[in-house]
Amino acid sequence: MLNVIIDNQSVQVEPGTTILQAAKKLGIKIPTLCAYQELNHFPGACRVCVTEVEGQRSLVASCVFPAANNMVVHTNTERVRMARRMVVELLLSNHPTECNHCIRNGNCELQKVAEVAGVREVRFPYPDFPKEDMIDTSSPSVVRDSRKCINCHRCVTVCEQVQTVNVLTPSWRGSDVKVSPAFDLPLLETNCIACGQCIMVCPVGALYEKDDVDKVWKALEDPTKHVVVQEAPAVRATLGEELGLPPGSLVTGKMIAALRRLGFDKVFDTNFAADLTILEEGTELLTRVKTGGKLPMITSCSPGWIKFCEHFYPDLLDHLSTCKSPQQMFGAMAKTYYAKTAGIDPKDIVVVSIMPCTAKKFECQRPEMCASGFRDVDYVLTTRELGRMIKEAGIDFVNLPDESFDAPMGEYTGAATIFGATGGVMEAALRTVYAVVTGGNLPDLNVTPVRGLDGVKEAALEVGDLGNVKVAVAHSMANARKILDKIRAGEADWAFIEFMTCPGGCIAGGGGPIPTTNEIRELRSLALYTDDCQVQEFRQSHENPSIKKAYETFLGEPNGEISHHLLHTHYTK
Ligand code: HC1
Repeated sequence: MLNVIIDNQSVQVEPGTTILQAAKKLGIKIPTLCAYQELNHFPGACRVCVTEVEGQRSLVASCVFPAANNMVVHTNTERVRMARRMVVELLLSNHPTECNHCIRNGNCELQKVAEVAGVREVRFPYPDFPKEDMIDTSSPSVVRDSRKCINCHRCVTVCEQVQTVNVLTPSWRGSDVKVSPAFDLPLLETNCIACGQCIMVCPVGALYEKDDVDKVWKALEDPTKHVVVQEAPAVRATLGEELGLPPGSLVTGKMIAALRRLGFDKVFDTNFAADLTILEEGTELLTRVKTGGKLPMITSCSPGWIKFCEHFYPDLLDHLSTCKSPQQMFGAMAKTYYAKTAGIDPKDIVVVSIMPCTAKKFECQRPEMCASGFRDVDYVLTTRELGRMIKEAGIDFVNLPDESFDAPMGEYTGAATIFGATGGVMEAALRTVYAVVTGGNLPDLNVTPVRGLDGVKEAALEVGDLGNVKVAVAHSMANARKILDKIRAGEADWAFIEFMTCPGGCIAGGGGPIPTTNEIRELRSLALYTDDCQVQEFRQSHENPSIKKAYETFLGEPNGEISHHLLHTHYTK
């Protein structure tokens, strides 16, 4: 162990520990804009974390400078404070002064660091930014404003190492260095999977979701439109953070109340469609197993993963379940089943989704997603956008009463709600597949081997006549690659695989609250598992009374003719 003295306090650390990490152990917070512990990203790029080390002529960047035995460090001398202030001023001098209307106003790390560093003026002239050339709005999901980029390269690391997509890279040299797709292509023309994980790590407003809030306000104010809304499983466990509640708050009832106050005509739930997905997907899996169909079958509800498969593993597309995602099943059902039940012309129905996911904005615009005869889902808002709408409407969210979903597409089971955490789709599917095959319930409905934040999880289960069924779960595309490469090599003996694009699943999707850390991921997941086992009356999708009714009165049977038309699709190379 090394003994380091920082600001007159001693701390013992392992060799290889940086000054930044050692100071953190002492509770000393050295500001930084580029370091990101969970990504193991310490590029020493921003220089905000400078400190003074006795015996060193220059100040050092504490995020990359290794601690040494008996090293004496000062993090708060006049020299350090002046240098830090200068570094922040230089960053600000090359950054648009748009704080009061920037999307990250109030949640911007540069703003916070400027405050902490005591910056009260910027002594350098601001350049004139050619706005039109520097903002890429080509993607339906992610906007890139390179005027605001501070070259921290966190987005590069997440794109390269967590998602293995490699769209965002540093280009040019020296003071011209910037982050961009190769050849400066618009995002839409690249292999971007629209996951939005770059947004989640961006310290400033250089990356953000395509804002569709005004389109939804317009629909809500149009008296000729009947506007219905669905919310993804994860939103009930994350929306509270946008509105002042701590991570892990389950806000289902308040979310419904807020949506009613915003003016939605019906407040339905994506969870209804998640239960429907389990009936369809479970039936498809059993059919594939019994008839020698393509195995392993892979879940198809995470649209970033679908795009990843299309770009990087097109030869494996026939492993995908033909089921549409719950979001898209919901849209198709809203404009057929609900339209028929309520006697409303589907052309007058507007379907809005609230999703923790930026890729859902892309998904709803896919040409395959018009089974109802109309675009099945009209607008997708992220959790952050809904948070902004609620604030704009002056709703006192925290003090709202709990309200309930509308029928006939609002009832759901615990199996549906856990879709929002990695492993949840698999657990939900296993509960129903086991019941269909054996006629009884799983001995323990909690399938714990597929829960948690391990990158790749596996389980094996005796399922009646099917024998030993092996399954696998991965979240983030770097982890999915490990499994996909085994399938390609013919080394896969799993029957069913769940992939979720974002690390931790939808509770940490690219449209959710910032910041998101592993600790926060665990709290949000726990909220969903609590909903499953303590709040919901039913915990298995096939027990949902509203789903039974939908089959009896409209769909017929799982994987039947109507289902195939409305709820299934094929992705092609
Ligand atoms: Fe998801 Fe899904 S779980 S993809 O992560 O299958 O976004 O929450 O809505 O569609 O249900 C997201 C979440 C979500 C779909 C469901």
